[in-house]
Amino acid sequence: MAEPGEFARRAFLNGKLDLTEAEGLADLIDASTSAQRDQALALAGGRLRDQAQAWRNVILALQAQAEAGIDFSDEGDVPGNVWDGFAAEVRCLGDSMQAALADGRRGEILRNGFTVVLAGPPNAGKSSLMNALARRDVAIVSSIPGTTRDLIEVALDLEGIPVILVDTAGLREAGDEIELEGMRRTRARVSSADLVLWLEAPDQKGDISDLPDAPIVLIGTKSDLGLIESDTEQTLCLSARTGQGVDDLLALIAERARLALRPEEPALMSRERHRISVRDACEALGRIEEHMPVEVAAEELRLAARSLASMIGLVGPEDVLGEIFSRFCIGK
Ligand SMILES: Nc1nc2c(ncn2[C@@H]2O[C@H](COP(=O)(O)OP(=O)(O)O)[C@@H](O)[C@H]2O)c(=O)[nH]1
Ligand SMILES: [Mg+2]
Repeated sequence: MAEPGEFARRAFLNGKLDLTEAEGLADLIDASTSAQRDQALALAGGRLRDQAQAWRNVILALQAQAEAGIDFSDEGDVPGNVWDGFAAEVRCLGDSMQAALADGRRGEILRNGFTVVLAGPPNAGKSSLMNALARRDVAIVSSIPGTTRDLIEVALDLEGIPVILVDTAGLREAGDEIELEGMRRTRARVSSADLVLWLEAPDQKGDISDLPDAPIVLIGTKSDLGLIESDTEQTLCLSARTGQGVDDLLALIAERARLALRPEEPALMSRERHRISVRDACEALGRIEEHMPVEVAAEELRLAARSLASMIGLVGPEDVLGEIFSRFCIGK
């Protein structure tokens, strides 16, 4: 019987795929929007592998240079000073990795979904807006404050970008034990959100100041009540009841997600595993200082090369492979 991921694993073991290409294949199978598909195709097509190999080749050349300095320092045909141009090349390579790491984790966010949290005081109309955005009844709406307690999630496809909408328990002072737990979950979700929509109704303002740090947009709700104030900092005013402004909000979310994820140009890294490998390699290079013992520099280079090699699966423990391939379904 074929195990989950058996065929992908065999392709990997036979050198037909590297580890990142196999991950790209898994992502392609899981992709539910066009931007996720494009990113998966880039990974499956060897984009990260090629970059890792290019970095690794530079490291291997530097390693050869450093090791020549160790082994043959007393022979005439090896350049006398190993450090000629060496430190500059190490720095240049480190900068290239640093630039790749400074991508705001957009590959991971696209892979997992851009998370938009609806927050605000009870009765602001969060659950009503959730239903309007999702175009179906996912959350219970009532005039009783504290109706929503658990986090409720809906996945949307906004112009190819996966967006996870999260409805939350309204934040207020009062509340029973269950509602307090709901509010704790709201705060936790807000602090990890990619975008927070703070909803306030004309009659329900709430206190935005006790919200954890996150990118926040102020939205006015229940615009059909006709009680809108003019001195407001709200970006948008809408009504879940009449639907007025709901499409504008969808456009706003799509725009924010596009700015953050730049889906037209797939990210190099799309998993934490990639990021950790590149970061470790970069840190090893960063520890190399000019005129340090060349043996120490050579060891740091070896560590950097090893991190990249493990990212593409040239070296690495069996359990990492098990973790990656077990996520495929049987027969893939
Ligand atoms: N007039 C009006 N009432 C609304 C609107 N959205 C929600 N409500 C009402 O406000 C109350 C609270 O709504 P709900 O969505 O449960 O708010 P939540 O506590 O923030 O989730 C309910 O009675 C809704 O019918 C709206 O756009 N216009
Ligand atoms: Mg609610």
